[in-house]
Amino acid sequence: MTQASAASLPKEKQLLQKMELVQQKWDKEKSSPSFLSGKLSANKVQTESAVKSFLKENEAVYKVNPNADLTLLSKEKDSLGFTHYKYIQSVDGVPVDGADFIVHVDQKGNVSATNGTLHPEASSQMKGSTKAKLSSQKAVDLAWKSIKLTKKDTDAASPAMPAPFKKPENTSVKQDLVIFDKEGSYHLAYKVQLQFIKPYGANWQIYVDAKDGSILDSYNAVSDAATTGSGTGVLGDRKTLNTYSSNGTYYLYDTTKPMNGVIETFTASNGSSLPGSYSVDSDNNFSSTTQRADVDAHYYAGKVYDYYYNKFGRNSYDNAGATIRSTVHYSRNYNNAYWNGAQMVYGDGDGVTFTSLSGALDVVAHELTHAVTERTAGLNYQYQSGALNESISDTFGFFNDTGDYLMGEDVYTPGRSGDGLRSLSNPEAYGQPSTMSGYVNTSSDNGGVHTNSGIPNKAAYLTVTKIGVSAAEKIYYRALTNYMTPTTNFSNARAALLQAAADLYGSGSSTYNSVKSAWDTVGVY
Ligand code: D38
Ligand code: ZN
Ligand code: CA
Repeated sequence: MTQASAASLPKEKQLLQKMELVQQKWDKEKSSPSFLSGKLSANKVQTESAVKSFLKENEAVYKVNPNADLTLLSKEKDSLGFTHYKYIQSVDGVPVDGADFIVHVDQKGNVSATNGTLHPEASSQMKGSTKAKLSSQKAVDLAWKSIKLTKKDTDAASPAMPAPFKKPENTSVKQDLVIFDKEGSYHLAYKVQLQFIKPYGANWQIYVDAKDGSILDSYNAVSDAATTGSGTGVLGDRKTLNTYSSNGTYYLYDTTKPMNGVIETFTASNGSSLPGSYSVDSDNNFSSTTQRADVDAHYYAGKVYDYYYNKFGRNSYDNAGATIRSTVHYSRNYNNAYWNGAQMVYGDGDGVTFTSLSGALDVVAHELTHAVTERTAGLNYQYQSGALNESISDTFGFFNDTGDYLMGEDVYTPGRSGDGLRSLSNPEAYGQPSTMSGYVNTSSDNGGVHTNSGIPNKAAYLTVTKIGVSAAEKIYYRALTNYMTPTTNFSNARAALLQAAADLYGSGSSTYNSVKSAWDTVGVY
């Protein structure tokens, strides 16, 4: 008799036989069904309490007590008329992480499916031990510690900006007490979620044991990552690039520096809005002709960052790790490049006077040095202090790219070799004075800032040829960051540089005397 044999089966088998199963999947370790479908209920199930009764009747199948262990999270009716009851398993009100369980009831009131993950052992293991020893704040602290960051590191507010312009904090911290299944043994844990964009995109899920503070599990749910790409520069040279991959797109976005921010490169796509859009690529090889300017702006910004960081320990232009942003393809045939107070901007050139201006390391160093000057000496950009500001940019352009004393030779007049925009060694060759006797009194170009810069440029050239690059750059950096002020004129610059030379090498040193004679030669006392 079928009746008699059914009765001799264990309760679970008997219940399953009644269910007219179409599909069944079982969670092997937990021995509860992860998916059942068919006509699971004999009676009509049309209320929450009827669902609970169904689960109670089938407790031998599901192996949790629905009344004590399951809490309804949501009840949704869909367009086919099915009702989906979503539960979470919990112990003493503490949810078991990931233990979502759904009962699906069709339009006729039959339980048509159940699925999700239940934890039959959780209740017996954890009941009565769901009181945390750690505070949630302590768990959050331990979570930050485990990824070697603090919330401060990940907040992108820029300290140099006035308060109304401060970006909102971009870091989200959540902490929830859960029961965590670590390889079949249950732990009371804080699930700490740390989400931030900088210094890298992250959605950390960190399980901190709520009794002893140990890290039970930890992973970053964002697949974004810093990557190493490649590209072709303005002059056709191949180079390695620090890029970033997000959702299958590669960005000129360098998170590898010990900055607060990043080095990031945009394109204005021949328009005039700034910053434009991120420069992107689909295969991390930025090799198309239109990407060449982007590649060099990004690569050389990194080089200049490294120069200031490695030579002087200066972390970006603000010495607080500020983001270095560049935009290329600004306007059409634009024969210039500039620092606008917040970022660098590069034209493509007209192809005759200039090719893409980011293609020259000395040009990039010139522009980024304007940012350094702005945040240090603050030299007013007119008349002598302005010409000195220009000269500081040209001089550090040289220090970053010491092959020659020309400015911009790599991008100026691409059809002609051996020329540049300006020359530190021979300013006259480019229409600039090299001594005070040639000083140009004018109100154009902010009082001749790109003309009279020839005078301090020549003094820098004479200094370098006498004492070498290494001593000269130390003296210039020390003078710029410690002795120059917004109103420093040529004579004050001489004094500032002499003071820096005295600090570094002694006031009786030959180095000191070389600086003095360089300024004597250009007629500045
Ligand atoms: C020369 C010619 C055409 C245009 C320019 C110069 C020509 O020979 O026909 C315009 N120009 C470009 C530059 N200077 N003037 C060069 C760049 C350097 C760094 C490559 C330069 N730019 C200025 C700067 O950074 O000081 O010096 C831009 C200042 C803009 C301020 N509004
Ligand atoms: Zn300049
Ligand atoms: Ca040069």
